[in-house]
Amino acid sequence: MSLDLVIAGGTLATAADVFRADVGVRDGRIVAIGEDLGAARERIDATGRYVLPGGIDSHVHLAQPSGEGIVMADGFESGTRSALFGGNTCILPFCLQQKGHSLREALQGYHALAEGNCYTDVSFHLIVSDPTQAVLGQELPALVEDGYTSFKVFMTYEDLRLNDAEILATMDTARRTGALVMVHCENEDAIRYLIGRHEAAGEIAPRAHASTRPIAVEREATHRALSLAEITEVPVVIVHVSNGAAMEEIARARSRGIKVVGETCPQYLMLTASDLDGMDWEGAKFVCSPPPRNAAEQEACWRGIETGVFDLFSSDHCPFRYDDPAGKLNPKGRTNFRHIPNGIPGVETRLPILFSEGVMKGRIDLQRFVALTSTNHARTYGLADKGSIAIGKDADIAIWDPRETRTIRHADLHDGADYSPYEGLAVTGWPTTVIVGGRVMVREGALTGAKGTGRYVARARSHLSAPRPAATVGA
Ligand code: DUC
Ligand code: ZN
Ligand code: ZN
Repeated sequence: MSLDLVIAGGTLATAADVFRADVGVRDGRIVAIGEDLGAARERIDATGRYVLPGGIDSHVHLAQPSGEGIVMADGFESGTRSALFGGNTCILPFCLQQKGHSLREALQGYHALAEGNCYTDVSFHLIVSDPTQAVLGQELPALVEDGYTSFKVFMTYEDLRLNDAEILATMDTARRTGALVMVHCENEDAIRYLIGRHEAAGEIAPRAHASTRPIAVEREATHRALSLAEITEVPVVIVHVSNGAAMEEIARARSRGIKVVGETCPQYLMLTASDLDGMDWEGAKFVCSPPPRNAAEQEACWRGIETGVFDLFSSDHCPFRYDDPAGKLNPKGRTNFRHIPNGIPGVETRLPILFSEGVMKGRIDLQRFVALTSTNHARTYGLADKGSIAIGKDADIAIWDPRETRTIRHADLHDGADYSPYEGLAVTGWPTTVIVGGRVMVREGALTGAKGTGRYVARARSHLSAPRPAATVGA
């Protein structure tokens, strides 16, 4: 039987190998890898290009309720379109449980927003903000069975944070069900204390966001999260790690035998706290949590990328418009950093930044790039059909031109924000053709695919998790 698509003449990379071969696609899957694959309905010449597994961005926020009067800049349409143009074929946004409400209810609304609007495949993590007995005892276990196999808990943000008892109980549910817990590690009480001191001293500009969330706040919470994971015997993902001290906690936990996945993001490699100084209130554009640090911590994070402390490189895309009363410059945000919504856009620039700064500058090889941006996300989060170029996998492929040079300009990006934190950054290498499930969605930089092509994907359990018997309390 003939093929639907052949990608010919390119250099393929997986997390393990780089080699020359053609790729044959039929019915949305990779069915052949080799030479002279024969007839196909469509042929793409990838001579001089890299043929890579499509990016999987496992840390994205879309259409997330963000407080009164604040609106996230991307829903599923613009968010997945932006992801697609940045070489991604699947993203994992978060479905937020609001206090007093059920997770099912939140999921219904979230699915309704996604349905028919996606350019890439999507799957959802859950955010547990109200771990009642009913949620932990019935709802979450059923949702894990239904393919929502990971959930995030917060140690910061007044309306989201869980206390240690709640984190332990949530982790215990993960242990019993084989789910994976992701933890946002910052100590809210310490932040509150520092905010009080800053406000008393009249320090209320965006810069104070970084100084009220210093490294010690993240290091302490990271240590605590890892200790709670050790006590409950669950694997854990420490998300958006920004500095060397938190990395040391991860490395120490690993040496104690704890299964921990480390994640970092472009902002911790490319931005520093001095970006929050900005002219006037422009520093608000860089307000995210944890905040960017300094050059030494950037270097530490690069070392973590190179040496394996980090398994995941994600965007933490969390877009708000800057010049907008529903965004960074909301009426309260203009007067005090505490009211600036936390988060920056980056789903489209994640892969080009790591390719340019990492691969092209010789810090990592192509295999490691693929592992950090695709394969490890698929393995960690149970996307069994994704994350590699191999027979039987989904034909989710990004074809990269390693010679294309660009200067990042928000005007050229496809998200719903009104700025990029990386404006003016020169990069080498760009994903010029992007294929989702065998369909060419972007061809030589132009959109060719339709909204609604991207599907929702239910997930298996992480390779790190396995269901275990219930805990025997007091034994
Ligand atoms: N911090 C988060 O915890 N989530 C989204 C963005 C941010 O800055
Ligand atoms: Zn977070
Ligand atoms: Zn986040």
